[in-house]
Amino acid sequence: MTQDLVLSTTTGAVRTLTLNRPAALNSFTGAMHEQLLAALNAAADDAAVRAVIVTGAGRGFCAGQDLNDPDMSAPDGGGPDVGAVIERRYVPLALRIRSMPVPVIAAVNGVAAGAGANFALGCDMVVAARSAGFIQAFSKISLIPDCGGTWLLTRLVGRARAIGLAMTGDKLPAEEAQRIGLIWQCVDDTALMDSAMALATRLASMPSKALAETRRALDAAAMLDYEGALALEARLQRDLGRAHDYGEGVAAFLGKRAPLFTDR
Ligand code: T3D
Repeated sequence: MTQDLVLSTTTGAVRTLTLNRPAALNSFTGAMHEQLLAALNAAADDAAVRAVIVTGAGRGFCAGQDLNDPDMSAPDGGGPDVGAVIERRYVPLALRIRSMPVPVIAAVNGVAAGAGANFALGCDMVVAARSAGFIQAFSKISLIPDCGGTWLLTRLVGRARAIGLAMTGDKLPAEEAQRIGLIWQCVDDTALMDSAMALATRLASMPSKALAETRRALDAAAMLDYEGALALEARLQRDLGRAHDYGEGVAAFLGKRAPLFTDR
């Protein structure tokens, strides 16, 4: 029987995906990767889903790669091929999060370490419990930050903090993570899921297409010059301006009523 390594529940237009290997702090096995990717694909394909929350069961969010998982073995039976695991598992996961048609919120309920930390940081918004912490655990086992960590960390908090976090592998408490701009919000432990759900519900009522294109434009702008970013903004606005939700937003504003956004 297949174990439910990722639990999926739906509340209104919000899909919540819960990593479910609490005994190993929800660390990633090949099987959990497969279930998570399938669950994200299902949320992306379901027109009724307008926001996604990812969280962890038990006391941890995710401790990165399960260091006991045979998935680490090379396909030819040789020694561990970490690069193959990254290519087969973490690259598709990171790209899937970044290409979701709806916002993805990480509700970090406890420790987020290694690829578990960068999986959370790659989501659109991160809400963390006050007792949670972020650990770039890689240096402790002689690896570099992966699952997008090298790209994300410098952009989120600048090189000085990025390299300090990556080299020391020290735990960054959630409160400090919010203070330095690594995450959106730190809340009391008991308020975590309500806060994440309130944020997700709010985003779900907003124009999904514009939110997804906002993510795309911000990511692309990091690699464009000013003129290139201005050109991309014009191109995306042209497309958005022709879509239903722009007309609806303007009509609702002029009609002094609440908008009903449906594009995705
Ligand atoms: O193939 C590849 O390696 C490529 C991919 C790389 C991406 C990566 O993510 S590399 C980084 C891998 N992650 C780590 O190195 C973190 C390892 N874990 C820890 O350092 C600590 O567990 C934490 C700091 C996250 C939490 O510490 P603590 O004291 O709160 O909990 P604990 O007692 O260490 O862990 C609780 C249980 O979870 C324990 O099992 P036990 O003894 O109760 O049976 C522990 O072994 C297990 N666990 C925690 N992390 C992992 C894990 N088991 C397997 N893999 C883990 N990553």
